[in-house]
Amino acid sequence: MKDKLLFVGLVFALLLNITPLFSKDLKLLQNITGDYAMQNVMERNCLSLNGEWDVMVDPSMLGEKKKWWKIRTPKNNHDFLELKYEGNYRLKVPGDWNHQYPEFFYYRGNMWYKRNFTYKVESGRRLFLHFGAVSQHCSVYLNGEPIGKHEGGYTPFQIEVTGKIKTGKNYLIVRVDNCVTEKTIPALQFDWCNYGGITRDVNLVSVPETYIRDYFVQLCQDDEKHLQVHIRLDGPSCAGRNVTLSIPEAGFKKNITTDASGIASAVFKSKFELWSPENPKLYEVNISTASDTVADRIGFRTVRVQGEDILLNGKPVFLSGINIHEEIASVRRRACTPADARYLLGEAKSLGCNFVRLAHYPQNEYMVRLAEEMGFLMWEEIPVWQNISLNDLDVRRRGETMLNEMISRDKNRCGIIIWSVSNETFPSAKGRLEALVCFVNTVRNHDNTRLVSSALHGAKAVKDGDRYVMRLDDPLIEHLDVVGNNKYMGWYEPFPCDGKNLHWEIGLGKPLIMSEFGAEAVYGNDIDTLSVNSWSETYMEWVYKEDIKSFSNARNLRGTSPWILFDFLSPGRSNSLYQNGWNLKGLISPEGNRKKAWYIMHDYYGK
Ligand code: GCB
Repeated sequence: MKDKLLFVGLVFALLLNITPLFSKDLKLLQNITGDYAMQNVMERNCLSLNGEWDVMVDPSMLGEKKKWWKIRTPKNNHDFLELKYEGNYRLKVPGDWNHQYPEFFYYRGNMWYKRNFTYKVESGRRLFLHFGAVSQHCSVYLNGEPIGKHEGGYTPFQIEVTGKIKTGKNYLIVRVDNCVTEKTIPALQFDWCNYGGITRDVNLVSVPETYIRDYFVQLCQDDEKHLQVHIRLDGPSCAGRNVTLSIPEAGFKKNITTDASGIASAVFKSKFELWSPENPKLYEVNISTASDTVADRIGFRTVRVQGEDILLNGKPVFLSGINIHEEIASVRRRACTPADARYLLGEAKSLGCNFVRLAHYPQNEYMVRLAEEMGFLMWEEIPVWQNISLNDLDVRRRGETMLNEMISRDKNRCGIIIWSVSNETFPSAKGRLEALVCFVNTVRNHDNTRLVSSALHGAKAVKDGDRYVMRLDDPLIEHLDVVGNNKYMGWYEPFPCDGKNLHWEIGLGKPLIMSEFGAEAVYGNDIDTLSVNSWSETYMEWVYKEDIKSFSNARNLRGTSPWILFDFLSPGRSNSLYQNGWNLKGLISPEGNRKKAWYIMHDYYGK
C-alpha cells in the first residue's frame, strides 16, 4: 500500500514537473528555519533610519546603570535632569565613529546613539528594526524600553517592534560597544582596525502579518538541471499557503504550498543561462503570496571539487584573487556604501581578478551583491582569527551563530563559492580541531551548494635533494574541500631557497589556494635594495616574483589571493618610521597609487 502511494505521488509530481525532494536537498531546510534577519531587506517596504544620530560617549560605562536609554522630560522647575543627547556630538549612520571626530579615532568603549523619528502605524502590518551590522555589540532601546541585543560586528539582525512603535513621535537608542575580550570573535588581538559604530544601514521594515521571511533559490548540488527552492513564511497564517515563484525571463512559474510550519520546498526541472565571471547573468526572481511579494536578482551556477580541480559549471577554474578589507583607506574609514563597494571592486577588476577573498569577516551586502553582478567569485569568512579560544563553549556558540548569520544573509548569492570557517588558528590550540570540524559540519548542513575552506598556516620547508618542499601537517585539511594556505616568505621568514627550487605539497589530492602572501612597502620608496628592512617597493616586488616562481611548482594550485589590495589601518603596527598604525602590504597605497608588486600580479593574472 505504501509503495502504491509513493508511486502515485511520484507520477503526480512528475506530471506537475516537480521532482520529489532529494534527501541531500531536504537537509538544507535548516538553512531557512533559524531566527535570523529576513532575506533581502533592501527590497522591502523600509523607512531608512540612516542619517545623523546624536551620540554620547560613555568611557566609564555608566550609561547602563544610569538608564541613558530612558528619556524623561522635567515635570517642573525643580525637577533636575542631567541626561541630554542633543547639543554635542552627531555621528553619521551608517559609519564608524573613528573617522568622524579625531578624539574618537582610537576609542574603544560604549557609545550611546539616539535618533527621533515619526511614524504612522498601519493596521495589519508587522514592524521590524533591521540593522545591517553594529560593530561590535549592542543593546537596543525603543521609546525607553529595552527591546534586544546583538553580538558580533559584521552580520545583520532584526528585532520585531510591532505594537511598540507609536503613530507620531518615537525615539530609538542604541548602546554600541566595540570592546573585544578573550571570548569575543574576533578576540583581543587582530590585525585590522576595530572600527566602532552603527556601521551599516538601519531600517524600520513594514511587512504583512504573514510575510515571506526567507528563501533559498539555487541550483541543486552538482546539478545544472534542477532548481531547489525553500521558502519560509512567518506569521499567523503561514500554514497551507500558496506561494508562487516566477522567473519571467526564463519562462519559469511554479506554485508550491507551505507545510504546517510555513515552509514550502521543492525541486524543479529548470534550464538557465549559467552565471560565470565571463557571463555574470542574474535573473529577476519574484516570490509572492496573496499578501506579500519580494523580488531579487539571482544567478545560477554549480561549483564542486573534482580531485584537485575546482569546477565551475562543470569546467575547471583558476581563482585569480585578491584579499580585501572593508575599508576606504584614503579617508581611514569603514566602507559602507554602494559607491565604496564599486571603488574597491573596481580596483580588483583592474588588477585582473575573477575572485575576491572578503577578509576576514562578512562584509556589507552592497559589496557581496555588486561583486556578484561584476562577475567575481567570492570567499566569505567569519572573524575566527589566530589566537582564539576555541576550547571555550561560549566562543564556539558565537562562531556558530556568526556562521549561520553569514550563510543566512548570503545563501542566494551564487558568486559566493567558498565559506571559510577560520583564518590561521593554531593546530596545537586546545579544542581547535573539534570546534572547527563542528563549524565545517554546520556549513555543510546549511548549504551543500558551496565549498568549505579555511586559511591555514604553519607550512614548513623540508630539504629534498637540491630542492625544498613546503609541507603542512594540519588535521583540519581532511575536513575541507579546498585548502587555503597563508605564507609570508620573504617577510616574516626568509625564503628557504630560490622560488624556482621551492615546491609545494600541501593538501595534495585537493585544490590549494595561496590565500595570503606578500610583503610591506611604502609607496614611492624605491631604494634599490633587496633588504627586508628597506620597506621598499623593490624588495616587495622581488618577494612577489619569487612567490610566483614557486607557484609553478604547486601541482594542486587552483588560486592565489595576495595580501592585500590596499594598505590598511592596523593600530598595532609598530614601526614608527614606516608603519605608524598601518599595515603596508597593500598592492595599492591608501591614496590609490599602484606599487611595483601590483604590476607583477597584474601580469601573472594576464597570463
Ligand atoms: C596574516 C593574517 C592577516 C594579517 C597578515 C599580516 O597572516 O591573516 O590578517 O594582516 O597576516 O600582514 O601579517
